[in-house]
Amino acid sequence: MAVTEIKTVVNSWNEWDPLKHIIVGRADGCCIPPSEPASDPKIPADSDMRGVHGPRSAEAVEKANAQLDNLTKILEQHGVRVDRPDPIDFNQDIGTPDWQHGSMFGCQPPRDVILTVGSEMLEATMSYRSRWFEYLCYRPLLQRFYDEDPKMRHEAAPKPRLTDASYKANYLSDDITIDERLEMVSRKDFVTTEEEPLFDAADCLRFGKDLVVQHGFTTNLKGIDWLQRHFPGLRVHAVNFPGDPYPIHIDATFTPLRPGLIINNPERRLPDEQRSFFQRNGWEIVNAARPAHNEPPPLCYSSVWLSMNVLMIDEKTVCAEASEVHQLDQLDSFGFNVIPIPFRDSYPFGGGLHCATTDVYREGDCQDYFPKQ
Ligand code: ABU
Repeated sequence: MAVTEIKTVVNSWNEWDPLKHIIVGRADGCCIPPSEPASDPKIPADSDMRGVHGPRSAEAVEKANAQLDNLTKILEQHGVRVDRPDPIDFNQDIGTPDWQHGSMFGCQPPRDVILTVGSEMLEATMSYRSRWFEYLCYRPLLQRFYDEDPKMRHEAAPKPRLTDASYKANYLSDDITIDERLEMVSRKDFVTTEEEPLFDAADCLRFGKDLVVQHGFTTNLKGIDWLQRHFPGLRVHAVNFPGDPYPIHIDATFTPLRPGLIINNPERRLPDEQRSFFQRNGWEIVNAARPAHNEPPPLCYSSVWLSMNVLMIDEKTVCAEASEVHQLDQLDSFGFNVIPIPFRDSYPFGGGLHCATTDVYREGDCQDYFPKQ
């Protein structure tokens, strides 16, 4: 059967069950948005992104799209149906009654926006103004899945107002040292306030009955509490990683590969008291291999740790970035069938192989991987 003929079923409970259907993002029209309260603390003072905004170059878009198309082709060769979002005109003024902003961002990273849990696809609140309307790129797909799968639940978390009350004013000054930043982060003093629930979908990891959610710049405690109330049958666990001076999105920090095995960014170690939950349930947490690169590509929001932003096709098969030789070796040493995929040209558009995808269907059901709570 051709992969395009795979029937629409929305079902995915974890990051490693056999993958049958996925969304892969697109780079078209992607912009670097003007600065805003949530994004400033993410961009280091010496970053090439400081003060830059506007559409990304046609050449960069073309290169990123070539890698996204290649990822699509490889997934299809592995029997996975792939659907793509519909980019909108990101380079336009946007606003609500509460705020105005100079542009949107893009739709390369569906993982940031859509959280699939079982038969539900949930649009995250998002926490950047520039990303408030990004869900529109996925609506044609989600509406189609809703029509085609009678069990699919299409949900949207309450849209946040994102007034200035949602952010700490002057959270970080340019001359703050990295040690001062780390000290604030270790106190869980983040740029977002607790004015309203906020979460990005890429702060969530799915482990069957348990959701593990990073508390950081893009997800606040009210967002985590909202997720727990929204999924009363699941157990939601807040985690944080004090070594990360820019804690946005969990998937370059803590990556489950198969039942019982997680790689953790050695610079962003899960604190001991949070580790014990995994350990008492027989999960091994191993330091991820060092990235092969000292710098991210130009005009990239993400860190070099996209090396560990891998996509599982099943619990024996993993897609990893082709130039990340140390990560490829480590995955090989764990016994995985490793598929190297060139992806660095796509990084600046919103991240790595996990970021650039979001699950629609993985075979398997909701398992309890953590009976000892
Ligand atoms: N979206 C994942 C980015 C995390 C990082 O920059 O390390």
